[in-house]
Parts: sequence; C-alpha cells; structure tokens
Amino acid sequence: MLPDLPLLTLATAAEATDLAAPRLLILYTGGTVGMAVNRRQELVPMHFGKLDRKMPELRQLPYRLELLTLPQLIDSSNVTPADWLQLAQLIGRHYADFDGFVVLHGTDTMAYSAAALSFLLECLGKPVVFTGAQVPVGRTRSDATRNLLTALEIAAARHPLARTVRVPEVGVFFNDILIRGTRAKKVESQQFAAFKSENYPPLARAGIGLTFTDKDIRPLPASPLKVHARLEEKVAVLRLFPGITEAVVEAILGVPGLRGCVLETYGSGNAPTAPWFLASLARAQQRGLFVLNVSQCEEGRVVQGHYETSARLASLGIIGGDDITTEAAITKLMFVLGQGLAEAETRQLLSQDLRGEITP
Ligand code: ASN
Repeated sequence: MLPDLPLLTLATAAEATDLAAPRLLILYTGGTVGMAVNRRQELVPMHFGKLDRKMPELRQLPYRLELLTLPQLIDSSNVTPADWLQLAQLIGRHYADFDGFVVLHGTDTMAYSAAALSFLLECLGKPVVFTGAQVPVGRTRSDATRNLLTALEIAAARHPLARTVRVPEVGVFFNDILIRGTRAKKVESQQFAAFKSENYPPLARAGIGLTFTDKDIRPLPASPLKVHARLEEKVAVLRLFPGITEAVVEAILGVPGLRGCVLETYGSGNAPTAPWFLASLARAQQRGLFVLNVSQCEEGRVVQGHYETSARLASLGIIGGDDITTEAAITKLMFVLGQGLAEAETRQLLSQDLRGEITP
C-alpha cells in the first residue's frame, strides 16, 4: 500500500487560483541536486525545505508548483525496483491533477529509473521529466537550478497552436538535452554533460531557447494511462570479456530461479563459439531463461547471424536486443517478465518495441 504522502505548495509567481497556469508536481527522491556534506564530509541528501531556499528562481515561475518528498531521500546508487513501483504509483495517483511531473533524482542510476518508469507508465499522455545535478544546489557553479528550471519548462510545454501536451513521454533532461527515458545513458561523472542519448536523437535542446524536435517525440496515446505494478527482480547482466571462464558464466546463468539475463556481447552481438559457452547457454535456455543480446558498443545494433560468432545465438533462442541500451534492457526484462505471460507472448514483447527503446 502506498503511504499518503503530503503535497507541499511552493511559492511561485502564479496564483493558486490562476487555473490557466500549468500545474506541475515535483517528486523529490534525493541525489546530488539536494545534497550537503555530513560530519564526515561525505555528500548525503538533505530536505527540500533547504533546497527551496537555495533556489529563489522557483518563486518567479508562472506555474503552480507542488512538491512531494519521498519518505526516504536516497543517493540513487541505493535505488531499487520497489522505488520505481512507488514512483509509478504516485504519478498514477496524482496523474489527473497535474499537467506534468518532474522527478528530482540522483544521476548515477537516473537512466535505469527513467527506463523503468517508461515501461511502468503505459500510454503516458503527460511529461515525466527526470533531472538532477552534478554539483549540489547552493554551491557556486551548481547546475541544479538550471536543470530543474528547464525540466519544469519542458513539463509545462504545450504545442504553440494546438495547446496539446508537447512531450507525452518519460524523459531525462540534463545540461542541455532532453533524452527519451529508454535511450538515456550516464556517460560522465565529472562534467556537466553527464548523459548521452544513445541510438536516438535528443527530443529537445536547451540553448538560448528551448527547441523541441517534434517529429522524434511520441504522439499522444489513444488510450488512458495504465500504471503497471509488477517487476521481476530475478534478472542479471552477464558482460562478456576475453578470458571469461565457464565457472563465471555458469555462476551467473545458474543462479537459482533466474528468469532473465542481459548478455552484453561484442560489436554487433557477437560472442565466443567455444563449445562450453554455447552449451552453457543451451542449458540456460532449457531451464526457461530469457536471454536478451545487447551490444557493449554505445552505438550501432545487434544483428544476430551477421557473423558466425552470433549465428548460433539466434538458433539457441537468444533474443536480439537490436539497438537497446543495457539500462533499458534490464528494466524491460523486469517489466515483461513481471507480467507473468506465456513463453511465446513474453518472447514477442521482449523482441518488439514497447516504449521507443529500440529501432526495429
Ligand atoms: N551519487 C549521486 C546520486 O546518484 C550522483 C549525482 O546525483 N550526481 O545520487
């Protein structure tokens, strides 16, 4: 059961009675954006009350802003699938009352969370924009305020003429680009441009102005939002490397009860042809394990059968992941396997594009 978490109204330039002003909900989960140092000089999340005072710019916004603080503020390295289910439920609960949502989140696992929410929120018709910062708010040269202000602008954006929602998607806004939630990857731990849009163009760019690439943004869905409530946690990632041993492969594929595995292969989906390796995969298939073949390359796609070194994978029943990221692949496995469907249907869903995560 979801706890009844209170909403806090933030002071802005919009009157509460101004019904034309976009109404946005900020969900604060933690992350560097709102961190300060503890007694040991380590960065830990702090309460939004302090954060709000450090962002006076929020008070000039023409939006009606409400804040929902998660009960446990976390460094995003501690995020779990239970947190994703909670976030999805909270967005579902407040969906009708708001025009858009901004999730303040740590950068470390933001790409995983954005992908997970993309799958959990089916037929999303409003923006859910993840953002955060590399430098905590209040520090000189912090990127927190700029990222949050632009994320809010995206969440409020409408098409100039039709006045319909501009970005009915889960996205990650960071530094100067808006990335589809299932295409984001953290690529930098020190610079401000921390995220890359992998195998898909950014949905918007922020410079002097905010420019949306409407043709790359998903259209409004025809059906109402459906919030999914289950994720399968018995999944794993097996990253290949030259010299990997049978014991390592067996230890991962043989985890008791394992239901799905992302196999991180080389290049266009290639893997060793050593008999022990193929036999190990064959045994895993017989046990009913779903294996998704994802390339270690940042760009390009998996084409099983292009090389001899990937041809056997297809005949063993391993599913080609096309141009999916590992972040989207692992959350897609959790989501699809969580549905509890029959094998053929599960395979079908894993192979097809669900939320713009692959270019079929
Ligand atoms: N460790 C932080 C987090 O992911 C990093 C950040 O937010 N920049 O919560």
